[in-house]
Amino acid sequence: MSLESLVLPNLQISIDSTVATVRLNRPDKRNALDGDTIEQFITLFNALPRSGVRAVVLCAAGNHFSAGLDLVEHHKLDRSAADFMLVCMRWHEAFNKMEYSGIPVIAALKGAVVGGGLELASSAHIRVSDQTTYFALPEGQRGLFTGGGATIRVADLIGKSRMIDMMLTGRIYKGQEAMDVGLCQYLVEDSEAKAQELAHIAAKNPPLSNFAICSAISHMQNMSAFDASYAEAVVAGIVNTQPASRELLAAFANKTGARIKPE
Ligand code: 1HE
Repeated sequence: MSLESLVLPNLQISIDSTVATVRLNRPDKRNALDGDTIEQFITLFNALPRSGVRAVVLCAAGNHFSAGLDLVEHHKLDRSAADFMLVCMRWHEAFNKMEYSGIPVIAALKGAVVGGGLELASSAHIRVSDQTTYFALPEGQRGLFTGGGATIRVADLIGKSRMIDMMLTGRIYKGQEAMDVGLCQYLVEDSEAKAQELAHIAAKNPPLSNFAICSAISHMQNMSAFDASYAEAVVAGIVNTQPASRELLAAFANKTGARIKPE
């Protein structure tokens, strides 16, 4: 199924070769995540694995990646606890589909990556920042709690103590410090250009290798070390004997394949 044929007004999609660019498209609302946007992510990530797309750049229109939960919608809807629990389950559905899809997602970050915006970014496989990017979890200040997977993914990236500090005190991370604590892996002038470059590199890998990298590692993190080592052997048995790797291995054996050395 072609991703471009999906009707997703809050996500602008374009495809260049095998790389899809998915742009959050509510800049007037600082790309706040309302119910419709989350549903559109679910539709997108349902279709993605069978679309032929080999990598995704997730970026945003306007100056901010995402201001998180749509606070105005949340305020207006005056939800019950049960309603909001169901909202969170839709967020989890969307972001789990993204993390476990098997297709590399590279997030190009700028401006606010805040609250649910950080939950979205932390579901991507690689995060690229620019000098304007800043990360925050202002849930404490808003009288809220994270509901889109931050307790799992942000704690995994930076550790629970830093996450608790961010939520209690509103601490903001940016620049080199954000890199150092693990919120992003690249800090560049133009995050979108870098994300495109990385996505095009990753898209060249055999899809089965990318599938394993972008789903098996996440699954194995949820297993005991004993079970994970078993699962790793099974996945490697399949991936490391795939026909698509034969040419690459032959090139190494006959000395035409690239050597792995720093520039
Ligand atoms: C929004 C939202 C939003 C902006 N929900 N509408 N997230 C936050 O606590 C962050 C809230 N937002 C901000 O702090 C600021 O908007 C920004 C720093 C991101 C940007 O500031 P600025 O001066 O450029 O924009 P603005 O004037 O604050 O907002 C422009 C418009 O975007 C305005 O709408 P308008 O119709 O009045 O023009 C804002 O209402 C709208 N807007 N952010 C709704 N978040 C699953 S649980 C997750 C829990 C969380 O995510 S908590 C974190 C919430």
